[in-house]
Amino acid sequence: MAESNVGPTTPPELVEALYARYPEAVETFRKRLGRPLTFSEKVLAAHAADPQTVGITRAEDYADYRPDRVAMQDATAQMALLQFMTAGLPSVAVPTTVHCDHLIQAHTGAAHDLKRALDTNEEVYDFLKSVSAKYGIGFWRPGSGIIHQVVLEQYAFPGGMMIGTDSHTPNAGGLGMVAIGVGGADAVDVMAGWPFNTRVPKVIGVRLNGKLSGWTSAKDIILKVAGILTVKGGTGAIVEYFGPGAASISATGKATICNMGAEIGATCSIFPYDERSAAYLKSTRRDDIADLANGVSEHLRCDEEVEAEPERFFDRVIDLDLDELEPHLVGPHTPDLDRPISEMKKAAKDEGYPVEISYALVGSCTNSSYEDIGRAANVARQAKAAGLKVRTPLLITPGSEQVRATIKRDGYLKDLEAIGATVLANACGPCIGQWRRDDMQLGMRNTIVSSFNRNFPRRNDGNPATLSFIGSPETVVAMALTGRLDHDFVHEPVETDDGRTVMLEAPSAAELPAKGFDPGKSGFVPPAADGAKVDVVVKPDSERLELLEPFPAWDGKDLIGLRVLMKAVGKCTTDHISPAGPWLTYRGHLSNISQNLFSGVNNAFALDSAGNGVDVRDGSTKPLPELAKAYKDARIAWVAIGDENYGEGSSREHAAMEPRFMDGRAVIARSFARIHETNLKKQGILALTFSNPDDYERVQGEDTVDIVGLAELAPGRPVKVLLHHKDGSTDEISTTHTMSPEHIEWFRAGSALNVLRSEEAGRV
Ligand code: MIC
Ligand code: SF4
Repeated sequence: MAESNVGPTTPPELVEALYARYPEAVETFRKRLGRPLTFSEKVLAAHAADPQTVGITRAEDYADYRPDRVAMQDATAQMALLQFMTAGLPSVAVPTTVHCDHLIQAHTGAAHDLKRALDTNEEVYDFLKSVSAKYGIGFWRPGSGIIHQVVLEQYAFPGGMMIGTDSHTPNAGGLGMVAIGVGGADAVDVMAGWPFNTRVPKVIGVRLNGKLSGWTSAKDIILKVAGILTVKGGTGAIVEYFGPGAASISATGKATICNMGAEIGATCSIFPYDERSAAYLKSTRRDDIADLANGVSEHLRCDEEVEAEPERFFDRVIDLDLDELEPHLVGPHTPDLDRPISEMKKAAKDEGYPVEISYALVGSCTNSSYEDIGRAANVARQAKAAGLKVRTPLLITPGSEQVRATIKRDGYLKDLEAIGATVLANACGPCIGQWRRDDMQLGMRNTIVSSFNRNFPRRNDGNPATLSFIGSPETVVAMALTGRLDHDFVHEPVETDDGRTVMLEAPSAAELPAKGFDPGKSGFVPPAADGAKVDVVVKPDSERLELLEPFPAWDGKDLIGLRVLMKAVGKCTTDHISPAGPWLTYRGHLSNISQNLFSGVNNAFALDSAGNGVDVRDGSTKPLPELAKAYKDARIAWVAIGDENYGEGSSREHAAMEPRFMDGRAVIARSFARIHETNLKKQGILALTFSNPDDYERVQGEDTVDIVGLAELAPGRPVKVLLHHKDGSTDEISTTHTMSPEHIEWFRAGSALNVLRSEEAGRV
């Protein structure tokens, strides 16, 4: 079935079949819950493995869903597919695509950078292409665009459900999809024909009043929401937008907002279907899907009662008045430190931020649509007319080949190049540290602004001293013109080189191309007609790809005498645990990539320099990856300690596989980010949360740690941990976990994959 289903777009038949399920499934949920439904609950109902029996209690039950699609990008697909291959199945059970976007390094510009990427990554691209061909997966070549823009343009549809091995998969919520970012092991389940199991999310409502205008754009809505909810405020929840203001936002603007819901830890975000969604579907040549959606539009939004009295039906309601919203900037180092542009002057002074901006970057999966580039180009055109050029180098990344071809045809690229911008390949580029930056030495403090979504330290250029701020594309271009962080371009004029002053006007641009999209050069490769004939080659001496060995099953004994490898202080994102940038090279080779484990972590026991730890055997300080390896070689099992929201950020399961590979047995944290917690559990690591968050303070560098009572591991039952301190005293502390019976099975078997493999073997 897979072959026929995987084309360059979602077939209308798939959508039609799903919509036929809506009326009954929605009614079943209404009856079972005894109340009206939010939009997200309707989507979950229509995708429940069995609407009659599936778990429905928010934040409590686990539930099985059947997503319509799976999408993977090249940096996570390698590990996901290496795992899938071990299941021994002939093809994927659900329409699946692979998108090549993360491995292209930005250096001099699109043409040269793409060519270089094709050379340097040939082995990995060949692997992904042949695995895709073999298992019935659609393959999008390098240069086709960033996964989330391509999915929005080709595959997303209102009321659908998908999972993707990337944390910004929720981008598709802009077209009314429940689109959830997951680790590769979750994707493997769905590709193997098993349901997607997750805890029933809470639902946070965001009511939008007023309408966007002036310099304010969709980006500013999510920057504001991030400031309100913080990086962990969305954990375990779907963020559902509603209210009259929603209609003032284009479909791609809505996608921007949903995309960055990842930055507040949300399971996903979603907008109701409206005329602007229909317009986007039509403009991207999907009239048939718009027609189908129009036929079921009552199901593609929340019930009227919910809109009228949201407080009764959402777990929390946030009100935003778009008429009053100002353009914002967030950062540095975290996406929830938000301030209006008008306050940046004071903030820069108070905090001592470098005020000269060293680079300005427009693009990434969150802000690279036709409208985004149109608004950026509008500012550029004004600048050109006034004789202004950028004072800060400006890089532009189109989101997809279709966007690139269209903005070229419509003159936007010319507008941007005329003020000095450089156009990069249609890929992630600097957003994921794929940026060969030649102007700045490591350790030099400097300020950059971008329209990206993440700004953790080291993320873009590997330099911990780079301060990264995030704003809308038009904000970034305006700031490239002033060159300064402390210049309020909304209210103050810009000076030209010959001493005149120019007031930039708020940009306006068409949301969709009047002449329709130019699809450019299609990058889609369909799977082989007969997958059995395709060989997948992994060279035994490859440095980039390595076949996986199963992790050992649990031996049934308590974990006694574990060493504390590190105790993370403050933010510990997946970028701290397993950085990207140059390490993307080894995403398909577990032994090699494990050499970056914890290299960005601020460890309480070695705070002088990030990424160090103390070897308890002789008191020496070592890089954490080296220390983990030394413990593994000496058969010393260990535990890692985390602070709040441990594992924030990306979906990369390497951040869970690496500690497992290095003999880490448990992570005990004050709290976890959703995707990472699941990834740890999937790989057979105990993810435990301090029942009393202050117990974090009790863990000392030279402790030995016992995790006991594991034979009685059960949902909801706390796990006892003993901390034996060097002075001979012992602290007994309690930890909790979120393991369902199924998750406990994963721990026992050694990993979720081991369970899947033995079940598949049993089926044969
Ligand atoms: C990211 O933005 O951090 C990434 C790179 O897209 C990751 C996935 C990865 O690490 O490959 C994500 O967001 O999940
Ligand atoms: Fe790529 Fe950046 Fe988007 Fe991640 S956030 S998918 S790295 S563009």
